[in-house]
Amino acid sequence: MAFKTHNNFIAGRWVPSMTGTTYTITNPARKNEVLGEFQSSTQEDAQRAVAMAADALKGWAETPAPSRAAVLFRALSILESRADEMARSITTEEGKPLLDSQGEVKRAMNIIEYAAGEGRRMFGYTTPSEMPSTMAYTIRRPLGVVAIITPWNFPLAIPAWKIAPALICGNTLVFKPASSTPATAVKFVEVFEEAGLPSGVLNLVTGPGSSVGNTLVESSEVKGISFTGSTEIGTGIYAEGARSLKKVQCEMGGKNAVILMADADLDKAVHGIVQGAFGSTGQRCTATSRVIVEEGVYDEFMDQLIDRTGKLKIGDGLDPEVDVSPLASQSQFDIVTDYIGMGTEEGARLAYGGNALAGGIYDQGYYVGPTIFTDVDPYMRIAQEEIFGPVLTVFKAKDLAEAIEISNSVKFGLSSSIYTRDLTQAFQYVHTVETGMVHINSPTLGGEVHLPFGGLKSSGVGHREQGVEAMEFFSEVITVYVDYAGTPRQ
Ligand code: UN1
Repeated sequence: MAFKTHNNFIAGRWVPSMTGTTYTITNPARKNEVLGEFQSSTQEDAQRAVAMAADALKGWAETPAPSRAAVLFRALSILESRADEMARSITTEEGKPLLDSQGEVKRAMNIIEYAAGEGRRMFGYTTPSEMPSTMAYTIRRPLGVVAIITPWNFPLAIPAWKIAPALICGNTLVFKPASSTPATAVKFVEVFEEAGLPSGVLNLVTGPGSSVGNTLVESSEVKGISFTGSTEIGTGIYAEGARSLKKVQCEMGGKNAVILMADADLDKAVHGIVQGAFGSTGQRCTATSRVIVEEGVYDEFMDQLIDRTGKLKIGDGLDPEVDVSPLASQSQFDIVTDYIGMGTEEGARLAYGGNALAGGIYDQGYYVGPTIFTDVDPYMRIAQEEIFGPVLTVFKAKDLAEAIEISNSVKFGLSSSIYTRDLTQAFQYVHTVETGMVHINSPTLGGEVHLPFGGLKSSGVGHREQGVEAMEFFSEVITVYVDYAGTPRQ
């Protein structure tokens, strides 16, 4: 099958890598289907992109924020007109069901709309000075050149919620998407090109983290880094950022738990847990990977959980009937199947699934069925480490205090949820659970773009993403004092 070669986007032009080296990506549901050829860029490509972003900085920073917003509003309507194409692109390169991809496109649109609206706010504040005839106030300025480094599991939404606020604040960008999902990234950059974003303001460099990512992180011209990915890589980026005094925001792993109390609406809880654990094949940092069940409701919950999980349809994400699609790559497949093997070795009980699927379409993709472990000790590796696949671990707790203790027993702190009808329990939970996002009677997933997104502990460092917090991250606050007394001060 014929496929296209895609270039980098530097200084407003689509250009090949200086090395001329490319790589291909394939559809995780059909390993033999090549989706396109992309630039395998090097240090030099990344350096050139940084230099071009630096050249474009003055013009973009001096463009009034409402005019920057006008570009974002145009991008929003172009993205809307290409929504179906974008959703298909996400599904074919990442594998998630089309409905999830459509949701992802909508989310990208929401954040562009929100960030564009900020172009007419971008507030500083004024406050009384302690001196007479003096005015004191703050203004915002861009950071400068910012590196945007994004993962493969949300090829559109995560770039959007970094790029849109970074642009509205007047920064110029070098965007390095995950090497396995560059196709949607190329389309997203085309949207901004068509919207009339000036040359050099948004540059795209595809290729490996070891060459492109490291160059961006180490460049003295890069003043800010917004990263989403593993805790291991994020920790390295944060350390390098500290060394060179860059502003750094890292959104990293999760091991998100739902607490199910005996008084909860069980039907609603099972629905939310199945969606949280197996939706998007568990490949999101907010996925539910642990359920902590109050003893009295345990047996009934397990029956319903297994019943509902058994009804999930597994297949190619392009099939509208499908609930669970393949894992994104061979390496994810290997990681997830290794963890499943490890769970059994550690002595947990495999209550459901646990298999790589075979036969028919399953032989063509990276399919692992929904998997449930019970009798899990909170200190087992499957209970502690991020698996990033459709694997759920179930624990029993005698009361809320023990449930919260188990919930907090991991190094991560991204998202969490409790199902209960009891306000006292719900609020005790809200104030003691160690996560950046807390849900009551809803899945651990997602978030709205005008609210902050991010985690505690090993899940995140630096400012939260989205919401007004994003404007905080992508701008510097300058404090201004104006002495308007007509005479020298005594
Ligand atoms: C979601 O839960 O819908 O990498 C968003 C991730 C997160 C985004 C999750 N940064 O999965």
